[in-house]
Parts: sequence; C-alpha cells; structure tokens
Amino acid sequence: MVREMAEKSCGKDILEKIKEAVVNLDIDNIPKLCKEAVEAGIPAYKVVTDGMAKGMDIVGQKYEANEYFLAELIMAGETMKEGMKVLEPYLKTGEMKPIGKIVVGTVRGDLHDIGKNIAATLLKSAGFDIVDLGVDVSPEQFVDAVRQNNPDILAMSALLTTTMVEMENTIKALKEAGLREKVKIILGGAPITPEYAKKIGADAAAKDAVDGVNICKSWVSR
Ligand code: B12
Repeated sequence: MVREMAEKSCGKDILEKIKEAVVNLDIDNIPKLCKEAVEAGIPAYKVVTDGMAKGMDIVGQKYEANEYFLAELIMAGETMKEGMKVLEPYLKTGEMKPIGKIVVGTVRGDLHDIGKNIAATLLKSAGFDIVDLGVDVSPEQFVDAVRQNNPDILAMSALLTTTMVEMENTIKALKEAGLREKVKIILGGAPITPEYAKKIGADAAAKDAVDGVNICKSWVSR
C-alpha cells in the first residue's frame, strides 16, 4: 500500500517533470526522463498524453501570449520527437495480428505533425497497421494510398483553418475515384469539429488522439 502510494506520487512527479521539460525546450533531458517514467511502470501512452502533450499545450498558450515565437515552437516539436523515440518501442504491438489498417496524414499545405504523430503512435499501439504519409499530403496522394493499401480507415489531420478545406477536397477526390465507400474517414486536429466532419461527408471527428483510437476500434470490432 505504502509502496503503491509512493509509486503513484513518483509517477505524478515524473510526468510533471516531463511536462516542464517540453515547456522549457529541454531536449537533452527528455529522453532520460521518458525512460525513467516507463521504468517506473507508467504506461508509455500516459507519458505521451499526461506528460509531453500537456507540456505542448502550455507551449501553445505561450505562443499565443507572444511569450514564445516560431523558433520555440520548432524546438518544442523537436523535444517531443526525442521523447517519442524513447517511448515508441514500448508502444509497439509486437507480433500481434493487426486489428485493421489505417492510412494517416496531414493535409496539403499543413506542416503540423505532432498531434498526427501522437494519434498514429497510439493507433499503432492499439493494434492497427499504420501507413503514415507524413505532412503536406495532397488529395491525389491520399487517393493513391487508399487505392494501393486498401485500408479500413483514412485518418486526416489539419491544424490550420486555411488547410481544413483540403479534407473536403480529399473526400471529393475519393468519391470521384469511386473509393469513398471503401473506407471510414476520421478527422483530427484542433480546428476540426463534429459539425465540420458531418458537413464535408466524413464519418467522425476525434476530439483528441485517445478519442480517435476509441472511434477507430469501434469501427473494426463490428
Ligand atoms: C507547434 C506548432 C507549430 C510548429 C509545428 C511543428 C510540427 N512538427 O508539428 C511550426 C513552428 C512548424 C508551426 C508553424 C505554423 N503555425 Co503553428 N502551431 C503550433 C502550436 C503551438 C501547437 C500545435 C501542436 O502541436 N499542438 C500539440 C498537439 C499534441 O495537439 P494537436 O495538434 O491539436 O493534436 C491533438 C488533437 O488535435 C488530435 N489530433 C491531431 N491530429 C489528429 C489526427 C487524427 C487522425 C486524430 C484521431 C487525432 C488528431 O490528437 C492530438 C493529441 O490529442 C499551435 C497552437 C496550439 N495551441 O495548438 C500553433 C498553430 C496551430 N499554428 C498556427 C499558425 C498560424 C502557424 C503558421 C502559419 C505560422 C507562421 N506564421 O508561419 C505556420 C504554418 C506552417 C504550415 N504550413 O503548416 C496557428 C493556426 C491558426 C489557425 N486557426 O489556422 C496556431 C493555432 C497558433 C495560433 N494561435 O496562432 N506551428
């Protein structure tokens, strides 16, 4: 009991340290802290969602308050990527048979990939086979990838209000290619709402990566 409580409080401390490391752009220490967290028994996905992603939220707030600028945003992204390198092996599914296949990418004109990468990593650890097309993916590239990979789900990310329209363009291109009915479509990213998803003919909008995993799992378990 005492040990359990000690572990819990240690877990909380280390997640707090990881959050602060992202906020302080501490790229040198983040790998060590992430390793410490998983070795203390904290599930790797929690290190992502309750540690690094929380830090990234604060970085975003600082950017909006003009305390941080583009250079800091890039640095925060790099810090998070270094942490992910340590965590990814713990998120792998091993030899399990995949529960479904997902093509994922950030839409054309958009270079934001931190949230997309978190979603892809969590989906992979939930047992999905992931084909990640990266960032700045055109409707034609999405269509080609759906044709070639025959996925169960297409997952798109957009962080800019100016690039959201590419999700609609991609869905139109899929319809034109006769592929729309072959895949479920999920959207993610801060500006995306369920209303928008419905309006453009997608099947769902995820409010965060964990919500996205739950939605995708519900689709393949039917
Ligand atoms: C980091 C960052 C950058 C980095 C991106 C680095 C990278 N590798 O991704 C850099 C510096 C490159 C950048 C550039 C720009 N950015 Co920027 N950026 C941000 C910032 C601070 C954080 C975004 C982020 O990573 N958040 C953390 C992640 C974890 O959250 P998330 O992306 O929302 O993802 C979560 C969910 O949405 C979901 N999710 C996301 N995608 C998906 C996909 C699926 C399938 C699922 C299921 C779930 C899911 O899961 C995640 C975890 O739960 C935001 C501000 C903010 N508060 O969000 C601005 C922000 C998005 N950027 C903004 C702007 C304006 C720009 C620039 C135009 C700036 C400029 N003047 O050049 C450029 C555009 C470049 C381009 N063409 O894309 C604006 C967008 C405004 C708007 N409404 O359109 C924001 C909101 C800042 C602001 N308030 O002005 N940016």
